[in-house]
Amino acid sequence: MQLYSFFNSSASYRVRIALALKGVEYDTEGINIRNGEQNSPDYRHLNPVGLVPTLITDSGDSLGQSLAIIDWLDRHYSQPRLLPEEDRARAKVLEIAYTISCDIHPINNMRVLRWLTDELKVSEAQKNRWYGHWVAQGLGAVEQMLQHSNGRFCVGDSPTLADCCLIPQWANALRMNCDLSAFPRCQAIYEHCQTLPAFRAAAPENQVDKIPA
Ligand SMILES: N[C@@H](CCC(=O)N[C@@H](CS)C(=O)NCC(=O)O)C(=O)O
Repeated sequence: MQLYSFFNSSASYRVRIALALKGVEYDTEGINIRNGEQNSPDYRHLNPVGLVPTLITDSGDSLGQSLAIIDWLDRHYSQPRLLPEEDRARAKVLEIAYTISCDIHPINNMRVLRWLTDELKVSEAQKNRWYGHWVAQGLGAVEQMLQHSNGRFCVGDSPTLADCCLIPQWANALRMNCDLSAFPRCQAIYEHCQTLPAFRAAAPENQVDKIPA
């Protein structure tokens, strides 16, 4: 399999965590989103929305959208299960995963931030304020969702799709110097995941396509 990915992309990072947890071998095809490779006709042929990641399966299918890719992986490589079978756990996992991937990430995506600065002429400080505001709102909600969980991961004592989403979002927020002091449960889960080989292997700093800032 091939993963079209960018080392610093949190949506790619989600899929890399899932692949590493499941021990699936793949090749990385770096797509440099800073210089617009995601918009080339060849890449858009694979992924019409022009965003990373894209997974090319062994049978040659091209899959976009990180959550759809992880769902596909879960159906083809069942262990460890990232989307629990049990209804309540599954709903909780999806609640957290969607809060991050639908409510936080899209409005802080690179193309949105660039549109703010390039088209609306928002200053760098205002852009960072925008970013921090939506991170604080979203992670505040996630922190509340985690109040009644006391496992090592978002839901229970094994990693799920929720952790695949939280860890990259947290890493992005750290990179953007957001104040994360109000989210101790999220932080504890992040710190625990940092000790695990699969999460470390998936981290931006350990990618073959890493380029300087
Ligand atoms: N909903 C998509 C989001 C993908 C996405 O936003 N990827 C970002 C990197 S994290 C990207 O390709 N950005 C390029 C751009 O903004 O032009 C998914 O989950 O796969």
